[in-house]
Amino acid sequence: PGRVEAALRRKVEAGEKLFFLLSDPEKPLDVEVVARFEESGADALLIGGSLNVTPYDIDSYISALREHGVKLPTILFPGGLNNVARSADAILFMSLLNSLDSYWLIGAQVSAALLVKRLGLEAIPTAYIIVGHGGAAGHIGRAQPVPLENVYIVAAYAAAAELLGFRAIYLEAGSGSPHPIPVEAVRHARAVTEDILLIAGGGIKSPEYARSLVDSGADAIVVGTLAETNPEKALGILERVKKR
Ligand code: 1GP
Repeated sequence: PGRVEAALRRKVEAGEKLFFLLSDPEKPLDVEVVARFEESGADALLIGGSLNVTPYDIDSYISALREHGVKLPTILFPGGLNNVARSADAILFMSLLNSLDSYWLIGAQVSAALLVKRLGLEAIPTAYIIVGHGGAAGHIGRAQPVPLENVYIVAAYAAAAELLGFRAIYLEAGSGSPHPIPVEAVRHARAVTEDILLIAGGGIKSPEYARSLVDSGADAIVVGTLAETNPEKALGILERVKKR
């Protein structure tokens, strides 16, 4: 693991639960909002979006954050090749395991790999698994989402991810999903994996729900939409995730 991943893993090994703030470069979070999350103990800023994004948008956003004194690690959460930006600290180098389209399984990764290496971006090999609604990520990624009524299937994907050597799993309900990522999905993934960094996101809106996700074995939760619409409430989630 590289520097960013190693630092996250050290916290997890020390028993800490992680909070990742998500900013979509199409409608980025205000720099002041990001600074508040950093002060309150957020662990990383994920940056990514499917549509209407260029690497230049991401680079200039990161430079605005740095000028403002934000030191939070920035991790690309790419919605496509247009999200590969040089100034980020790391990238979730993802394969969408339940896509029906080989492009999202391996095509985009082949297109991006040499660039990721040339830019010196730290790659965190991540299995991306879409559950339920799936939102824009599910639509663009041509996913066959794991059905909410058969969420145990997540265990099979998670085990496959581990056996294939992924070091992180991202369980995704879709940004702004009406149904948050199910607690049961996290439980099933955790039951079959040990050292994998388990990330859960999509539709998380309440502190207690976020707490139940980390109590069920998620190492990190991701909050995007709520940080845009109601940063105070999103800060409450961060606080609850950090309080043992
Ligand atoms: C989306 O999992 C993330 O990719 C976060 O979802 O925007 O619903 O918080 P929300």
